[in-house]
Amino acid sequence: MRTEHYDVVVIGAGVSGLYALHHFRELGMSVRAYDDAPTVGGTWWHNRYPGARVDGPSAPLYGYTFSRELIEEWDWPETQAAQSDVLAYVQHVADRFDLHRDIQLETWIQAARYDESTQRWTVETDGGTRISAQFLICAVGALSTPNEPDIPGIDTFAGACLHTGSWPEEPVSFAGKRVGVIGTGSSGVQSIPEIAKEAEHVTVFQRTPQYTIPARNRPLEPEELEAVRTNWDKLLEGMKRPPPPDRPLAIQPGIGHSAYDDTPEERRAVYEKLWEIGTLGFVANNYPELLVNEEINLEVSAFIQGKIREIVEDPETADKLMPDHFYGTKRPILDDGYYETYNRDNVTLVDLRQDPIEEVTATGVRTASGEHPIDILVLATGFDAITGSMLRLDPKGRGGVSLKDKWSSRFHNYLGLMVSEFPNLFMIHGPGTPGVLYLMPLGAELETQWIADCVTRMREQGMGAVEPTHDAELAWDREVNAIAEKTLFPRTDSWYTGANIPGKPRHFSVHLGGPTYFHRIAAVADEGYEGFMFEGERSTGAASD
Ligand code: N01
Repeated sequence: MRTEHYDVVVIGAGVSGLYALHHFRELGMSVRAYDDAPTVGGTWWHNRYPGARVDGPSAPLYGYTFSRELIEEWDWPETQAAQSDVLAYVQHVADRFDLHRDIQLETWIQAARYDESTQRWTVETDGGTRISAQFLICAVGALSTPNEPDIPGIDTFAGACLHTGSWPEEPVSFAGKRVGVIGTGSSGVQSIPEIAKEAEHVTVFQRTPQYTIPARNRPLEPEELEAVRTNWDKLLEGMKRPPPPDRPLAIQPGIGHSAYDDTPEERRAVYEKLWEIGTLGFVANNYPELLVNEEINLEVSAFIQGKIREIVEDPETADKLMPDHFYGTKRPILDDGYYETYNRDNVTLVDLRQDPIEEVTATGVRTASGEHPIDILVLATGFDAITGSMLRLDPKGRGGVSLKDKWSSRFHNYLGLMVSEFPNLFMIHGPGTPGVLYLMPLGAELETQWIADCVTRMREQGMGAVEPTHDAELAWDREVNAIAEKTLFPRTDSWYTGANIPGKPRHFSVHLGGPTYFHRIAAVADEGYEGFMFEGERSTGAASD
């Protein structure tokens, strides 16, 4: 088998992988990126279900920050860009920075193994190519391994069975079809209203009712884009600024004063105003107690429950839609007419807590109460989040240790970036990073810059390998969890805790510090990489065969 040699291999050509490729190439290193999709774009290629769009403001938050030219030349059409626009943006970036020449698409990396004698990784593609690199960057996506539910009989279903996270390339027509949708997270809430507009009938199979806030998406006015460009430096600084010490969580909202400074009536007026404005501002501009104080959270939760009762005409359906967890402790969702969709004659809601699925048959879904005839089944069942794609890759580290074994009961890592016994392997948006609770593109840039600084230092000092100590991993685990324990998050089952995947270890895997996290990892580097072990260079590894 022929072996190709690079300084850096990047797995994934989504938002993170593209930036890693660009950044390392700019440093003068040889880099090759691999992705199994037929185009760059990662999550924005795979999640092409109807209604998919970003939920933060596309300009300036959903975009790269490294190029001022990019900010100047890309016009986002809407406040919350549709999937097709984000994909076009990512493809534009790949063209604009000539990234394609170092990307191999439609290529699955099926194995990765570290060789201690050469201090290099060898990866193998499904096409039978072997690639050797000193550094392996896993930009494999935090939400990219679909959760395929293990429902009895699902393989016998005769119609199309589509997962929102791996949506088919060719257009799907729902016209005249009876559609079943399993799952009511962000993907279900975005897709159900769109599917209901076209389908003959939609049956929604809901396990956990969800809170959702009006998205209020709209076209972006040219003056708004101009304001972003004019104020760019200030905006960027704001995106990177850690919250003040009395608000240690980036996700802790900031209306500017305590909920207890206002009367219940004043608080109600605040919630009403935030609901009218919609967007994720409902969280970001709420009271600082929202995600840390049970009493205030329950008040906000009750407010949204009241909105559901106002919107949904049939009281029985409204009852089924009533969420009962702390608002915001699952990923907040924005919608465009989600609750209103249940007022349509062609939509039925099945509450799986009362009426569980018994099996999928060739022609439908059978719950305890009877059979629901279905032509197309949509699985909006989410992902084996944060760790699923790393475990699917299952790299083999020092002495052949497998990541699957290493992570069998807890996802040990240090700074969310590295794992002990896996030298020179770096993760972007790994467990222990802020991931989706920060700004994904900017987060990827900042993590990549940290990794690149570490690699540059190694090269300057003649180091061949780096890995964290296990003690540093244990301390990091405690640190991430100590932050989470100050909040209501761990008290809710969610993909943040791994509770959505049967058998997955319960481990809160998101760093809730936002920009604080990036200051923390910068301090580790500035103070001499405490918690890391560096090893002198053993071999150039540049031999070819
Ligand atoms: O997945 P989810 P998602 N039987 O895990 C249900 C990002 N995102 O794809 O809650 C029946 O949230 C499950 O029920 P339960 C965003 O970060 C962003 O919707 O586990 N039901 C739940 O209702 C988001 O958080 C956007 O009880 C089953 C649903 O399936 C993340 O991706 C858009 C089941 C899964 O919800 C994941 O969102 C889309 C089973 N066996 C996604 N298994 C934006 O807006 C699972 N469920 C940017």
